[in-house]
Amino acid sequence: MSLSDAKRRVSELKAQIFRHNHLYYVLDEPEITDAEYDLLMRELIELEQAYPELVTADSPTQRVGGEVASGFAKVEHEIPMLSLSNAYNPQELREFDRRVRELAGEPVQYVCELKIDGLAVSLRYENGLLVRGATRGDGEVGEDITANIRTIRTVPLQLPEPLNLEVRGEAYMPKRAFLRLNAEREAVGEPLFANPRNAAAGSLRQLNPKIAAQRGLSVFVYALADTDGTRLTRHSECLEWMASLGFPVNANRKVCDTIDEAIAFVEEWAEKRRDLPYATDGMVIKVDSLAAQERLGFTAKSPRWAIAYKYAAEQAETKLLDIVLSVGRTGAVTPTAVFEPVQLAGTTVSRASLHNEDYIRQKDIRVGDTIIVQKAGDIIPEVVRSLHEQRTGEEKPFSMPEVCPQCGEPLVRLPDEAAWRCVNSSCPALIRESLIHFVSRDAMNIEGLGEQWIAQLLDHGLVRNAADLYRLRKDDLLTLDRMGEKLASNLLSSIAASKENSLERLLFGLGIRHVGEKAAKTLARELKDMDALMRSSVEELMQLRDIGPKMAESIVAYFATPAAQQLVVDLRALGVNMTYLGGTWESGGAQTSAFAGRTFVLTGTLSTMDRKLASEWVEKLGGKVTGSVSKQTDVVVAGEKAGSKLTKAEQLRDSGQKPELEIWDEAMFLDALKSAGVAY
Ligand code: 1X8
Repeated sequence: MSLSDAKRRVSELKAQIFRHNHLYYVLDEPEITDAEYDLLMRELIELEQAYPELVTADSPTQRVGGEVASGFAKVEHEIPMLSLSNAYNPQELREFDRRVRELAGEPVQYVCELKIDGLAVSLRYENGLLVRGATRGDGEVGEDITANIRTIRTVPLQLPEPLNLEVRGEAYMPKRAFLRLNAEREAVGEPLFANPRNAAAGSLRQLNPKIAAQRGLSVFVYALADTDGTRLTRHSECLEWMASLGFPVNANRKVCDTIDEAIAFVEEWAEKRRDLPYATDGMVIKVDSLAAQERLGFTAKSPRWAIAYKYAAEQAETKLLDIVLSVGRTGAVTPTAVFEPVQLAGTTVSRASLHNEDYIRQKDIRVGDTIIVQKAGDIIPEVVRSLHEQRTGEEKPFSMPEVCPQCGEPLVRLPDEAAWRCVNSSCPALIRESLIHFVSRDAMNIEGLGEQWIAQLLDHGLVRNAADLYRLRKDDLLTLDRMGEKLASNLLSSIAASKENSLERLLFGLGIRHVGEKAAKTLARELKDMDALMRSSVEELMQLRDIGPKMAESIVAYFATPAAQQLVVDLRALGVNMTYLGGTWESGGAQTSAFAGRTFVLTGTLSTMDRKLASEWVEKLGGKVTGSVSKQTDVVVAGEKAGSKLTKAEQLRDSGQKPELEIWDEAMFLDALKSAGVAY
């Protein structure tokens, strides 16, 4: 290669690497895999070695790379947070082992630990108290995210001893929390996170720690920043010591005597890791002896005594057959890739979200392309890229239509949004999706009324909005395909039962932008009824816990529309409850009443209701009813002529075996019901 060719290639590589650094570190939206990034980096290093005159101070090879997003204070890492060099196959692990043994001059043991797919953080403790949490940033300077770190339940705020130390670990979002967060975001029309890592990064970058607190983040700690002054001699001892101090340390690890044993452990976890409740992308292999680590030292970028084995994200090549558009409840038009079915991480996939117009344009994805697909964080299918070199010229570029694919009205794109939206409130897609949301389990929970029935009801012109559901009669239902007497009766009773729901279910079910399940609960609990909510101003709503300006404005705007006002009038006239009834119908909700999460025993006779009805109320308010008194019992409701169960309860309470056990008479029970919003 001539010098001028090398010069051109070096500047191309630098530009590409800068761009990918920015995408990765600042935007948390990498476009290429780590392996692809490494290839670019390796090529640049090799060229710079061949032509040293082309090395400049700003070359990405001269530093670890990364910028700090503004908004957080900067934090200097006294001991840099290094990245690890990577291995992609057992051969590279054997080469690592050979180098290690050569430099260490003695046999070494290795510790293998799962590589958690999250965000590296450092936690500093002074006198045993958590004083600072920081992101890795570029390894030298990170961001001060102490307020957000404090919200992570698995991070100890205080150690059992007044120690001064700094630990490093990985903050991550468990798969379930990730799926739930995306479901919530979808419900309120916010863009989805592509994978748990991005979701964790986005959550830790929240300037409002209240939001971070709701994200269900967790952490695994894997290193002590500094072992000087301790008596620890092995990394495995550091892990045990940190665990003994109350830090979460991942248990799936092993000390190995040889690299072959380490490789076997790596292979053992290749598939098993998919069943873990959190995403992993590799295995970290470290020299166990701290003395050997010290002898091995560091290269400019990473320790010589550790390496990260990266599991290949299972990818598949397939053909993009179509890009279809769906219109969501909020009107957002989402393009989805439809491709020839392929097997990925244990399931057959044939569709992947393409998110929005910009995503398709950036990746230049065309119908007919050969594409590479994978599962991000092993969960969500995604299109990695299309193989442009395999094009025949027949491929069709995608363009967003100017009108809604469902109703033909013009689409709009707001300046700060990536989505094009249909804003026609009578768009059939919007109506269908809104109804599906209204009846869904977390909203009005109308059992049995699935998507298929909703579609038929709409097709038959039997419903146009949520209020129409409460106007349905059996004869109407019987006109539907495959509807029988029994099913119709069941549906009607589920619909009728939903009238008794507490206000929060209705509020969530209305599908007001930005109002998720949690916010609906707060609004219902604080304001008690629909009228109070509809009368509230933006300022008043913002006084409530967790209700920010965006949500408050959205609520006020929603109730200002004649359609919303009419819907509320109609629902009320049809007998739908508009008040807060306290507690939650299902367990797992906030424990706000005297019933939620507590175990009850009902004994004796009550004058106002029979035991069956009383049990139903307890259960509806989130309590559990059992038949016999034990240490598990929280409350005994004793009516007239209560006998041995009352005696046993008094014994448990007074003997000190269960001093907090409460014994209520009927009046106390009725009072508690009343406080929970049930008048008797
Ligand atoms: C990164 C990670 C490490 C470990 C687990 N997950 C990671 N993402 C570990 O050592 N158990 S170490 C590491 C690093 O040094 N950059």
